[in-house]
Amino acid sequence: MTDNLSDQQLEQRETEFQQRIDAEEKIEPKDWMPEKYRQNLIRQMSQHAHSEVIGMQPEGNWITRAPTLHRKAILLAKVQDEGGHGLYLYSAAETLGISREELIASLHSGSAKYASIFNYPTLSWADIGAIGWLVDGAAICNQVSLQRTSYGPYSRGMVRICKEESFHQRQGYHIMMTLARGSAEQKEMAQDALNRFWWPSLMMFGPHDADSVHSAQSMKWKIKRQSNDELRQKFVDQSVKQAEVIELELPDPDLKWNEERGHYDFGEIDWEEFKRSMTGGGPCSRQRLAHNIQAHDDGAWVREAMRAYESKKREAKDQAVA
Ligand code: FAQ
Repeated sequence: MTDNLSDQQLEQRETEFQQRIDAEEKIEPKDWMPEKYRQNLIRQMSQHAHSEVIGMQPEGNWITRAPTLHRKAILLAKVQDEGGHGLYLYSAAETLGISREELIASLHSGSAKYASIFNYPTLSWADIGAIGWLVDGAAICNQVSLQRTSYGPYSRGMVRICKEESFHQRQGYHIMMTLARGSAEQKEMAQDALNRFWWPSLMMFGPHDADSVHSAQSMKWKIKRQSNDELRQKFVDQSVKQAEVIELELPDPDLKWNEERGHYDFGEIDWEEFKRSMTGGGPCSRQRLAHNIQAHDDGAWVREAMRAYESKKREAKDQAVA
């Protein structure tokens, strides 16, 4: 797109592009955009899509063991929604000129990341509650902000996704509330799940702003509207109150209201654990990827049949026109 432009023309285009961003205009697929904007969006959106799809696995693990038919129906719908979110996001990423095959190949080769939270195992039913409450809760904090992202298809996808995530968050919180108000063993199960999922949920917002590789440019281009630390703080503040209501304890001895800041102070994340879980290589990440590759291979005949159907349809249409 920028191949035939002189340096001066390129500079002019980039200036005009930034003016459009500053004026809160949405960038649409056929608009001119700097190559780095396009690449950065493909990176973030595809990793977001991979997270949604890989994120089906920890919860899918509990569909057959949900404690009631009602909970099973809800969980089935939720896991299906996550797959749908992946599809919206892959489709939105494809508008940037990359194919679905290329996106999936990057996931399978390990060159594209997905949210590290999904490399943790789901050991009890309470983990399904903790994922809904905390993981979807953290995802919403981030995605509400992304509804205003500068790229049109991403922004519109986020509006729909947020509506569904909000139901997901409530169902998780409801599971935790039910367990916390149940027997002593059930309350203990809920507390244990909270203890294991709290810190990985805080990691979902990424490294501190000072260590974030992409934030400065992404904020300038309004791909990201709020920083990693800002969103993490928002999530901590809302979670403290929610934990109080169901009488569970957030596993952080440093958590304390700071009158001056008007926010909760909280302890430091174990960044070594973040790096280990992000780069994969653990038993869960190997399992997640192997499962996704297997599902993709098993679905090859469906893709083939769809292609054959589409080509027959085109043929019939061409004949009708002729
Ligand atoms: N895990 O420079 P930054 C969900 C990577 S959806 C793994 O700060 P950026 C729904 C980052 O990619 C959850 N990697 O990067 C659901 C980059 O690596 P790269 C997903 C992480 O992009 C619920 C490097 O570190 N949500 O959960 C993580 O400016 C329940 C440097 O970081 C989204 O993807 C991490 N936690 O900010 C589904 C939202 N954090 O690419 C099922 C959209 C950072 O250079 C069940 N994404 N990295 O190799 C974003 O908002 C941003 O991409 C951030 C990271 C905030 C995640």
